[in-house]
Amino acid sequence: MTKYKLTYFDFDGGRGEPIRIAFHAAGIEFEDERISFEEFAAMRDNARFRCVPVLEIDGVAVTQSNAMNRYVGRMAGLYPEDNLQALYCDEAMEAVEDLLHQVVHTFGMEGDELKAAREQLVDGWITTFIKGFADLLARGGGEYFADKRLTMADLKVATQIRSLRNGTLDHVPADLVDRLAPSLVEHAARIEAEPQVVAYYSR
Ligand SMILES: N[C@@H](CCC(=O)N[C@@H](CS)C(=O)NCC(=O)O)C(=O)O
Repeated sequence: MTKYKLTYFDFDGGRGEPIRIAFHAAGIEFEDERISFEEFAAMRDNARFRCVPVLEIDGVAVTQSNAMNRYVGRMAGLYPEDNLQALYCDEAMEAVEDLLHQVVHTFGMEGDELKAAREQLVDGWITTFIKGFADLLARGGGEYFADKRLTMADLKVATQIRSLRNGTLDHVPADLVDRLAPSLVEHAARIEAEPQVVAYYSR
């Protein structure tokens, strides 16, 4: 039997979370290696591209969360077979990556510098991406991003929307998404209520 090990931070979010949910939805056992930030600092220099998540398949390491989303998503039936719907799914997932790259620039900042950078992000990139995700959702029919059903794109976007709304990003108003794009709030609630997602969190 193929052995899977996913290494990612020890919280229910970020780039690793959709992959964990998809493994569970696929009924595939995997080693869920959850590391602290200190443990990551210690392993970073030896990690390819100095980043997590890292997925080991029979001991062979793979990086890039969206590649993993497609790989595990296919096994879970959460990745579209239709080429156009797969493109829509990918577009939403890659847009999350672009948003994260903008936000990550502010990590490590403090005080006034952090406040100014985050306020600039709120008025700029974060607003742009929230509106863009609402647009992609509308294109998909309003309920899902692609294929008119749950896909990896829904898991990835909903994970990030939850993180934007939980107040953990200093200087990013927790009600920003609610004000700009109520459809994304409804979408996040819809995804949380999906049987595979409910099953994962009640495991
Ligand atoms: N393109 C990569 C980006 C991975 C990435 O940047 N991961 C973050 C954690 S979510 C990280 O490891 N950052 C390295 C650091 O903070 O030094 C992917 O999608 O997996």
